[in-house]
Amino acid sequence: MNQPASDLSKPDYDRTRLRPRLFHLGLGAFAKAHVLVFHDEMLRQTGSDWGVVAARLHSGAKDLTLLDEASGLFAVGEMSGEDLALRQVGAILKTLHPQRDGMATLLAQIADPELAVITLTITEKGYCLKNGDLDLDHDGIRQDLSSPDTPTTAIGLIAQGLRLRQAAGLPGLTILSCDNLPSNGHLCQKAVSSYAAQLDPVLAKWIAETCRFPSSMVDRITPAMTEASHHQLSEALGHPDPNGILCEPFRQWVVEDAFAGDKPAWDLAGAEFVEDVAPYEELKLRLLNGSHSFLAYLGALAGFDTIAECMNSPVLKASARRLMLDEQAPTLKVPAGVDVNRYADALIARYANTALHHKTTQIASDGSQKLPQRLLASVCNHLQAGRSWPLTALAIAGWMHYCRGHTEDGTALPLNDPLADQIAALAARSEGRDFVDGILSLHEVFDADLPETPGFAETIHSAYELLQAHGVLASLSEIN
Ligand code: CS2
Repeated sequence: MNQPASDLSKPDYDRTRLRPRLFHLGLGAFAKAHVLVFHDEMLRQTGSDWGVVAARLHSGAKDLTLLDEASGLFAVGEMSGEDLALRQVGAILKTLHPQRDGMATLLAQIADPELAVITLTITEKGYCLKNGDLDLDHDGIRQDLSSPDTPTTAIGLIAQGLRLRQAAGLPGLTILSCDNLPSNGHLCQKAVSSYAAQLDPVLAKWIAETCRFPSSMVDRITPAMTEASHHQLSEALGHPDPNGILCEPFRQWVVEDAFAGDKPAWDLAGAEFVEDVAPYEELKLRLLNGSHSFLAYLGALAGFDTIAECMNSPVLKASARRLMLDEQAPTLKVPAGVDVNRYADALIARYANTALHHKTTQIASDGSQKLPQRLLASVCNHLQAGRSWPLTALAIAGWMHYCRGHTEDGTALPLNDPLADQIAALAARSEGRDFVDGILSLHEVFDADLPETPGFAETIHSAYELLQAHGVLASLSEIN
């Protein structure tokens, strides 16, 4: 596993040429391992001037300072079993954080005449959506609308930055979502436009006319860094890199070819520009992210710490594959040229990568934001088609058990979710059928009419009871 530091592949382009052309919001492990690796590879291929200014809005100001101290350079280690390939990414010019630099600096960066593209990895909850549109009751959105010069949300920041561009007579921007939401570009556009319309209809019109919000499908498994993974990276590099990241070798980026102005040549780095991203997004969200959530909840309940450990359980492994092929694939329009059986096999192989310690509890976070597109969308399709969906039901019921905060043997599980308080209150005052009914009444997760749809609630109740009575592994064996 250990390699001499000389095997580190360093940027070979002239970094002094880089200009602030791309603003990335939400710099974290995933963006470093994905967007920035594609961007770095593009710079290696082209030697162009597309520099990146990377920002975060809330936590992580200290991490950004560490990155600035390293001149924006960080290592990405691609791990597969015993193999580790090291790249140093040189695309970042500087970082910004409102607590450190002031919100006005972030806004000025968006209003920089040289800027052309904003990329976003702000997670599902960063879009402040409710039922497919901006949630005007969201605390952050309400606060931002009352003081738009000092936004606290990504949506408020983007809209105010665009307002400054409009006032300065500058061209619009491409705002590219890289989060795991279906039609992520469309949802991002809706959030920004609805916000702008509240602020100033003329701004909303200007955004509609000058900005573009392409959708994109992003894929690379990137576990959160731990002390152990930092140690592993440090051993491989021959020195510590506090900004470094470990991830899998696989990376994919399918981007809707709809840019407002200049477009980085990410295709030279392996990205695909396509007319319609939707089939790729749905395939990835349902097969990969859907089975990830399935394994996260059921695996965590059964005491499995990581996805690779889940793959050591024959029943979990077989069930994850069956979920993909029997309960997710039939709900999809598969993109031309994709063989779903091979896609599913490749996912199982990626999950079994023992070098990745991808925690089930990490993937289990924010379930209320993830379930709709990962599992419930397929359920609606099954209900309409009259198909059964036993594994999806166990995944949803597994999430509900997970929400009670402990594994089958009573070990505590973390509940990180924007609805954590509501869920914890339900768990404290109800159990069994009452608890399930309480969770089903969370309209942020379940569309109002879904629990009333014949066959839905009863199937979830049965799955919940099955898990309660027999536990995860026996329940899965029973329906296999
Ligand atoms: C995971 C994703 O944490 C999660 O919810 O399902 O981050 C997943 O690893 C990526 O989407 C893979 O591309």
